[in-house]
Amino acid sequence: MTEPFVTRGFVGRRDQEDSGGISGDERGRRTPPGQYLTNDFPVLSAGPTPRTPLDRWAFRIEGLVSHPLEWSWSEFLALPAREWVVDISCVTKWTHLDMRWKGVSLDTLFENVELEPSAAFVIAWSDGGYTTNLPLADVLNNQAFVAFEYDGRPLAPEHGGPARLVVPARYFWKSAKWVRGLRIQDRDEPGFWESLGYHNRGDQWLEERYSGD
Ligand SMILES: Nc1nc2c(c(=O)[nH]1)N[C@H]1C(S)=C(S)[C@@H](COP(=O)(O)O)O[C@H]1N2
Ligand SMILES: [Mo]
Repeated sequence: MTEPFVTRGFVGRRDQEDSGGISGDERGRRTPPGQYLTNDFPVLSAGPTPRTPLDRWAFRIEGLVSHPLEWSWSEFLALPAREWVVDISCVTKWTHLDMRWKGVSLDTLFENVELEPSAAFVIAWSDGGYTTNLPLADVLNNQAFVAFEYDGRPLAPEHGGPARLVVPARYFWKSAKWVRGLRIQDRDEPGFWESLGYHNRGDQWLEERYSGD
């Protein structure tokens, strides 16, 4: 993981702008196949940006759990949160290294419920009707979090604010914006893009872009 520090003067101005101090070697290693690096943060939404007032916002865990759970916005903000610095890859081929978020691990949320033995899949659902599916095994052990800050600021509405799921090890469509809940199921169920021909799993290192990949 540790890379020799490369000074700005050494890598030159263009690299400096592109890399944020990460060496070319390391950038190469961290770029999944078929992706290019960017420092931009494009907006990609399938519909209009929903704007649920915070006093009507709640986050729910339901389905195959001992009892459904719901947090209000203030309760959610009181949960233990941490900073996450992660690389994000979008199926439209951009990869943005070291994106800095603040949010709550799904592990923390699941600490508050008992999953039934048959629990195997998570359906994340959002304001506006978007859904995406993930095996539980792909989100446990700090592989996913619900973010409410990006780059030190409240998450912008067009990027999923007040809160979005972030699953760095999958293409970005799995990171449901405006997420409002997780439904735990024993069976898998394709979400919005997965039903429209995107890959069911979406591992960017295996280039699982479309359903035939
Ligand atoms: N609710 C919701 N979540 C969503 C989407 C969406 O349309 N609605 N688009 C997905 C797709 S395809 C991508 S690439 C990312 C884009 O997130 P961004 O707009 O913050 O870059 O959000 C994902 N999450
Ligand atoms: Mo996307």
